[in-house]
Amino acid sequence: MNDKASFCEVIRRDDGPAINEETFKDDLTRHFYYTLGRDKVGTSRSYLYQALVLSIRDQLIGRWRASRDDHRSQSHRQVAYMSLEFLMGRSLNNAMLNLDLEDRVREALEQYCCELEEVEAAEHDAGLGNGGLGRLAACFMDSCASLGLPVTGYGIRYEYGMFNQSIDNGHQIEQPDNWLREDYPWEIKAPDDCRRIKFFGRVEVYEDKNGRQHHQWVDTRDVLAVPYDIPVPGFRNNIVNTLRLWKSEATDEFNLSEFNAGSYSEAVAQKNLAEQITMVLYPNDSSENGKELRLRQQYFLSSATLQDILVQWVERYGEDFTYFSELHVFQLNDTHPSIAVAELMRLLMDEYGMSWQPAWNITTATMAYTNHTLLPEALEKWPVWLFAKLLPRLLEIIYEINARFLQQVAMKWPGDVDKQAAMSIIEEGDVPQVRMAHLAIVGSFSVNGVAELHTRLLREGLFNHFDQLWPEKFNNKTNGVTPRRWLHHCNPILTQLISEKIGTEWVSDFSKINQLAPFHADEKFQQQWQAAKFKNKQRLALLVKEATGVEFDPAMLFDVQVKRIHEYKRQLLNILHVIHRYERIRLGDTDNMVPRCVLIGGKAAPGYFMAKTIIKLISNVAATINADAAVKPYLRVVFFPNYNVTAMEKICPGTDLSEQISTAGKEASGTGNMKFMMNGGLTIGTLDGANVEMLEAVGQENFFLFGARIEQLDDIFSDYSPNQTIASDPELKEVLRLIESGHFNLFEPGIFQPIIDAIRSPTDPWLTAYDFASYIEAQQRVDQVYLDQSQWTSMSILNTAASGPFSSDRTIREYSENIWNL
Ligand code: F68
Repeated sequence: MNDKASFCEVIRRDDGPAINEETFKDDLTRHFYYTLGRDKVGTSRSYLYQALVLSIRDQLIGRWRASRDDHRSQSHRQVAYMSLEFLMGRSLNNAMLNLDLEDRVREALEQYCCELEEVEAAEHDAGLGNGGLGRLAACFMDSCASLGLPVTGYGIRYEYGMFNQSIDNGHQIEQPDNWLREDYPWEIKAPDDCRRIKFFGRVEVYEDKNGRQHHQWVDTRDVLAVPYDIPVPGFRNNIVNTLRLWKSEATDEFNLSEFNAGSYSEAVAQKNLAEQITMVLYPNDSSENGKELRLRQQYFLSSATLQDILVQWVERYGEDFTYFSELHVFQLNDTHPSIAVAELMRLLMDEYGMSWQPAWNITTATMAYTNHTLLPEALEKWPVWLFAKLLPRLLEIIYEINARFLQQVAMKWPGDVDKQAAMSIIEEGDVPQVRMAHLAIVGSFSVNGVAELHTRLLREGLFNHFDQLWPEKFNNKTNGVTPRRWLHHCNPILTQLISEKIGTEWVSDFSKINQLAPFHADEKFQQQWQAAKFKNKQRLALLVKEATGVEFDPAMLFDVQVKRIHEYKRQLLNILHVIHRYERIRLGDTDNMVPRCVLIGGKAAPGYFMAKTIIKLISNVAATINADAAVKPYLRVVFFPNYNVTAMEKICPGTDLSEQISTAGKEASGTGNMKFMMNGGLTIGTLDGANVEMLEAVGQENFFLFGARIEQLDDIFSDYSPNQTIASDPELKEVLRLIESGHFNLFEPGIFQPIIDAIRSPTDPWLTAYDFASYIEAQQRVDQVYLDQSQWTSMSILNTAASGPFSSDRTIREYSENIWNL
């Protein structure tokens, strides 16, 4: 072998060294000692954590490269999952599970006299998302890798992720999440793949010698997009996919006039502006705040991602895009990256010289859009003037897309100008706006909702005109969650019990979990199931004690609602029930009452006044109740601070009762509901989102259903009078009286008035008063069943057994078969 060949051998050590105990220990020591330059462990586990990740990453590199080469060399379709959010949480345990490394890691850590759990605790959550939408993207990444599908996640590497929440005197306080402070050892910077993103400037038009018009976007202020790659290992299949996150950096072109005037430092300081783009995740989970910087983020992600893929294409096939749409799909996670529709048109036409129609054919054959909400305030719109300033060339393209689209509308419904106005991508008015959902629908070949009910409501309501025009575009993909993280990893005790009973195949084929069902009434199995739940409740009680100082007694029923705080999710209804119970206890009405520990947690968008007031109410009610020794045997309540992915890993296994109580028609799907179900939690819930399918799967007798149904809403709203409802319901009346009396805010008069007013308003969209009685009645049923532990346990087992369809593997198979055509 000549020298050159042997060098290639060395750099292509890419099958990954066999995972051997000795080399793993050596790797760990080498990284600790040399890469990080440490010699003592000390009290912080941070360096050991980093050394461990680097050692595991070494094991991934070869497989990672092989997976990438495989995707590139084969003529298979690839997917870019484009999302402004990836709520990954921690990665260490997941990587160990998927590579089957846990025993080796434990052994290697022995030399440092350190438990694995301590090292795991040193990992910061990658909190690059708000809630369900961002966590769904993370579950999808896990499922795609585990199913061996060529899917790359594309997102933003926010310097600051979702804020940390603390509670001070019952009020939410936001603190910045500086998750990169100690470095993030999973990521690898790829500066070679850096892309240039244009902003501002103006458009010049010129004709070539054949008389064809060309557009040039000039005098732009450019920003660089630098990618950081994170490995996404599949479950024991040697596949490693990629999550590519973009960071913005300044170009090296300085403001020359300042530079020459001697203001070197000022010119360099200007770099800050470019670097702002990826500085922070916007913490709004249900409405756009309309900030210019957010539109910059959206365009930045869209343009960088599309350029990345087009450049790779051109490197391989040259500028012939004939087969592009057969080999690529862009899945848009909500409308947030939907500017990609116009950007792909721009790149194909302005950068690669294509004319409109072939470019449009490619765009509409590669874009697919997932909608995650029916709430009107969450539908993104951007002022036309802002587009004109920031992205002038994109606005031109959007106008042209719209003009051609409106011709189609006019052909389908001649003379119907109202329909044209309703469907237009541009909303006319004092401040004309670009409707991003319309752009996404017009530009995509697939539009999907995230649960059956949600998709039906989209088609019948919000997007009905589009459904009439293009019924074939619409489809449903009910959400799911990854059973590796949300059962195997987070609930080792139950995992062991399940595997003893039905073997281990359920971990990779979660439909097999239904093999548990026949054992639901088996007395011995029930006892083991209860014992597992009890241990998980002890673990959760410990966490609650650490976080709040309040003692949860694992012998009591654990009643949990964790999710973003929003009026439609009705944490308010939950706390009204708590107050009702408190009232009963004070009156001595405790016969057959099941002692409960109630946990409510979640973050409020910083500018959402009502959500913050609801947190304050929950906190104050909790303080009053927990301070009352006579109430303690029956009821304890906490507002759990800083709810995040890692907290959920301990919360869902220890939950008896899962609260999924949104107003019917408002929760698109929900995914927390599925995590509790997998872990044997029973649901109290409305017929909303994926609750509907969960109920069908487990049977109504194993689900505590309550509340108004969608079909009743029109009727209810037509003469809704909450004050009458309250007057005629002594229990609700008493609960409201207690709040109004200032019982929970003795030294803060009036602070809960906005809540009272909202409940009493005839236009209350959340129907809190309307659903109260039905909710209380369902909670009574919960108590009754819980008193019969054998029945409760049987229902719990049946819930886990019926959770098979809510694996994100099932969801991703459906995306793959019906949308991506992989
Ligand atoms: C984030 C940013 C903006 C501007 C709007 C919404 C969001 C967001 O986080 N939305 C979100 O989480 N939606 C949820 O998506 C889940 C996954 O599909 C669904 O299960 C939830 O029902 C839906 O509310």
